[in-house]
Amino acid sequence: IGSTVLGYPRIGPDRELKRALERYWASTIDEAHLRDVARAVRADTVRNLHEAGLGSVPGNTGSFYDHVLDTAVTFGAIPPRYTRLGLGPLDTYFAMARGVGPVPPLEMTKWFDTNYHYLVPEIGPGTRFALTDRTALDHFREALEQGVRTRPVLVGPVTFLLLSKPDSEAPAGFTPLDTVDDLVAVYAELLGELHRAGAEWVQLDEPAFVADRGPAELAALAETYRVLGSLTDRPNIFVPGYFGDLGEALPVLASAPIEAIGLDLRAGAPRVEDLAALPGLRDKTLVAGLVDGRNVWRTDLDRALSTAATLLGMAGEVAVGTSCSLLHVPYDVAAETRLDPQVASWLAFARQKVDEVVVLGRALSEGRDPVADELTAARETVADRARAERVRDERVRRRLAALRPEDTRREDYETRRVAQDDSLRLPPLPTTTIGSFPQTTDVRRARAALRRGDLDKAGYTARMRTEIERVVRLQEELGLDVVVHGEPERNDMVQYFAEHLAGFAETDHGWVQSYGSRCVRPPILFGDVSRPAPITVEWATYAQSLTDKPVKGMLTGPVTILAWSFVRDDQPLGDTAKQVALAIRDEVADLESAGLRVIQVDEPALRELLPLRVGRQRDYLDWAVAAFRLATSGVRADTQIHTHLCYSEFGDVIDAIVALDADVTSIEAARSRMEVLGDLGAVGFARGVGPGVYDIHSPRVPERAEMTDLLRAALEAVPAHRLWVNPDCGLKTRGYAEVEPALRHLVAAATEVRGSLA
Ligand code: THG
Ligand code: ZN
Repeated sequence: IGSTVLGYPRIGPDRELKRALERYWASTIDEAHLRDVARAVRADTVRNLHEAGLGSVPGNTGSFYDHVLDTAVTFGAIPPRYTRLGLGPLDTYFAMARGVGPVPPLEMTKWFDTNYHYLVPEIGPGTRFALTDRTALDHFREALEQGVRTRPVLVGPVTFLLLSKPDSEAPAGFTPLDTVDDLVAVYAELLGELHRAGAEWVQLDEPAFVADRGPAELAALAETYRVLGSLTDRPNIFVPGYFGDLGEALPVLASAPIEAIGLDLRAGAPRVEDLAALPGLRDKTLVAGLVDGRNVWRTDLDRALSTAATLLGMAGEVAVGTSCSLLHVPYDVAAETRLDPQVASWLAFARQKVDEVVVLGRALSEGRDPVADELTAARETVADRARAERVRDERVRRRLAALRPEDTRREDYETRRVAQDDSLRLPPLPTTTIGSFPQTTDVRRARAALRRGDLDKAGYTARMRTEIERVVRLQEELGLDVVVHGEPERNDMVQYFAEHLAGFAETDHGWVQSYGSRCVRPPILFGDVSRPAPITVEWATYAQSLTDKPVKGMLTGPVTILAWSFVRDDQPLGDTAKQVALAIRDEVADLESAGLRVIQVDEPALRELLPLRVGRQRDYLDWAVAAFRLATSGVRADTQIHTHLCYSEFGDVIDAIVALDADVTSIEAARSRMEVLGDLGAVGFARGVGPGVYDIHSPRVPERAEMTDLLRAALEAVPAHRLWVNPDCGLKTRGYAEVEPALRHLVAAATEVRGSLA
């Protein structure tokens, strides 16, 4: 293997595939055109990786939507509701990803602790695995025609099943892992075909084993690779685990009859003694994941080489790799023209990371001399970043050092509740929204015109004010109790704040796939964070000047800002979180001084950053909660703090939600029929709560009666004086044609239930 990367971005350097997909879905291009675009992106990737000098080029890294979905389709795990549609293979695939008509798509969820989302396969006792799709083989042959013998990458069978969920036919007690033997038999078939087509290596990813796994799961891993390893007609097998350490799975893999194991050395290196105790490694290749696949900093090559040196002798061969797929970073720093040159010099995107891997591979096999220049350049960059003045802001550091415990504490909730009731005078079951309103074409155009310089600041402000006034008037007319300004000025809830805070840089082309054709452009947090000037105050106070109803100021919380940015790796994340929290705290204070009586600080990503191993979760939750409290505790008792959390599985973070100590928490609950309220009550949560009664993720307009039912169900678990009425998320991605009637029904439902309380 020598040197390799575990995967590569696939949306296209200029998001070519994103645009082609969206055109295909809109029926403006045909399937052949879409396939041409995808083929060109693939060919380009294979050529670049090969020409960069990698010892082994990964294959099958392209995807029309998601690689877990690709795996499901490859092995025939297609629920009957999709095959019944009678569509061609590609449209069946897209039906699974996006739904068609009344047929809902597969559920989508987070890929481990990243900001990428995958589709959850549905497996039942009736699932008949078969090699239904040979894309992996086709792409192998296609690359071979280009002169490159790639290493096809697939999700490993055990991880695939651990990420799946039981289908609706499955009896109680069934788990997808029950089907592992059948699935492995089909993997064996594919391995045979790949081998006969000329593949020397195949990569089977098993990241599920960097989380805590029980004996049955470890046994399935052992048996799977015993079976696959014992095949006579197969390529060499390379199994990486990434996003953490393999723990107990490492000895299992070390004693399996496979040829290579990949370790994520950026997420925690195993102790050398532990490796030394694994004789099974001696005849294997250890692919050392030394180049971070989830961050954008240039690698400290000296340090990476000395880590690699400690591994020599532990394995038959030590090869150099990325810690995980490069899917999670943008394509190329060279595409950035507006980045500050010094900051840009510290960065490595996918293209640059490939070069780093090649240099490290050469240094390891040929010694340092042939790559002395590259090593020197890397050393200078790392040193430049470490001593750069712009990274440190002494005022921020002094402020952090002076923090006291009372800075994260408010008055007791009872005192606050009385003061807020007195100030806000809201009816029981107050109605509100999560903050954003639909982003109209006009609003998007105005933002783009400002960016291009076609619209001046005054003209832009006037346009935004017009939009804010329209949204406030609409909410008054609808009869919502706590109104918002609608956030027309924001592109993305994290990017917007990053653009206004010191310590962040923004890219022009740094797109990273979030799901399907959707991408985000994570800001780069490179230095100490502070807030040079108020950010949202002018918009919020303008909204408040238009109405006597309380306007809710809208901010993004520190944990979410970190989760959706590339963060610095030169200090603990908890310290960075405190800096961001202080900046948000300043904004909260200014909103309060400007007369806002309600302020929401959203933390939709609180669950996302939760460490994969239970043993690390406590520490994370402690600093995450502390950061939120630091951001929100600087206010008077009569200022009401709201928060919003975006996911339906609260189990692992439920105590942290209580500890946030927000006055009001809005959460997704419609799809779980309000069950989460009982769970919250059980852990002693006794604050205001707004379980979403309107699922904004679908274009459907809910009827009043549905929401009345949900509110009555909620009242079983929460007393009326603590219950709020709101949609389950922001309305940004919806249109007014749906939002207006839905909110009208929502207010009517609240009024009806209120009436029956008395
Ligand atoms: N912001 C960021 N990360 C996120 C979300 C977010 N991660 C989780 C979740 N929300 C992901 N959801 C989406 C939803 C929509 C889009 C991206 C992620 C999206 N992107 C536009 C696109 O690809 O066309 C680009 C938007 C733009 O022009 O800025 O629609 O809300 N950071
Ligand atoms: Zn949400």
